[in-house]
Amino acid sequence: MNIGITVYPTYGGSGIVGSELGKELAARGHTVHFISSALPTRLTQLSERVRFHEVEMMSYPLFEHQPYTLALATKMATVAENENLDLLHVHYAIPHSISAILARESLKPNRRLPVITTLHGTDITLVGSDRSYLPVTRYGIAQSDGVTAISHYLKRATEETFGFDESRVVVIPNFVCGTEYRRRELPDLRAQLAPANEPLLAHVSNFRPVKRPVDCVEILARVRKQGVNARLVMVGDGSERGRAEHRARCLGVEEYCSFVGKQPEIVNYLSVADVLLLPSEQESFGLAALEAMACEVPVVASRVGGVPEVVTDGETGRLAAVGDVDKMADDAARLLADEEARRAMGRRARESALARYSTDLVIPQYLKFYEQVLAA
Ligand code: GMT
Repeated sequence: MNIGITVYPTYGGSGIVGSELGKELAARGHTVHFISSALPTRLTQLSERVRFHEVEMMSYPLFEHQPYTLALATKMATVAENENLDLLHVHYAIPHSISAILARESLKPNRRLPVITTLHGTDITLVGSDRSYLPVTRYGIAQSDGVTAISHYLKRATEETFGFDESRVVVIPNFVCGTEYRRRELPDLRAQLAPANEPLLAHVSNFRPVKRPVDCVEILARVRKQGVNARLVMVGDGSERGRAEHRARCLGVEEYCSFVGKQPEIVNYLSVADVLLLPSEQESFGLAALEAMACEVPVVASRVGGVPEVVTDGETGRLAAVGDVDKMADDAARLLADEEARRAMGRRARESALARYSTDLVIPQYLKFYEQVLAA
């Protein structure tokens, strides 16, 4: 197949999932055309089967804001014609599904271009449900030829928010490659982050308010108060990083926190971590949790959105109410103090991740869905 994929190139889990999906499809013999404003961060290597088409934006003094949605639609239609695309698969409803529908309509009646939209989370729960975008998000979902959501929670939230019946959205979950995401031996990195081999907590996110990274620092301070000599590595960057660093100073734990910023090799940081902290306010899936589980890292997370589908409380991690940093600290301290139990939970986490979300299980679900949409 010739597949067009659109993602947000720099920010968020949807861009990662769309990029990894494209690479997996290419590895299975399909040709994938990424259409976006910049090269997606996870797309480090282009090839005959993985190509990139940059959306060009004309600037004009009349435009206070560049009409990206229209420029994207134009590029989608051009690529569909030039590269003979079989379908367009867009990740994140706003505005990608709208651009794709415009492209599809502009090509009629000469070319058929089915549009598949994958919903990721905030495109429904925060942005799409806001009244400034709600009607157009509903339209994008209703007019797509196929719609998938990355968790059962998100499917339900979409149906409730927009009043769709349950046939509209199909669940195809996020996935992880067990060969790439496996625990590696990295003694130098471990020694850098925990010089006296102290237990190591980790947090991986884009540091937006919804991720509550400040809670991680609160948890570290409480864990240390319980007598566990833990450290914390904070991987990623975003608007809340400054607040988290400030809070670490206020709580007197800054020397035990390493803020390492954005990192290309997340798997390295997960490999040296003992527990992942994911105290998010909202999380429709929790890709960071899945990647940690594949690296045998138990997860301490908030019981929110799709997280309970990924992390089984007591089996592969521990869940608590949003903002309950006392319970999260107790859970983390207990896991850090009992190495045997923690390692057993880590092994179960990897088993559970790969038994339900490995690429070998999930990529065929996307291919089957493409075939169904094309056959309709
Ligand atoms: O929260 C983010 O990192 C951004 C956001 C996005 O759509 O780019 O992430 C959502 O998609 C991820 C990949 O499918 C999910 O793992 C995240 O749970 C989801 N984030 C939220 O729902 C807040």
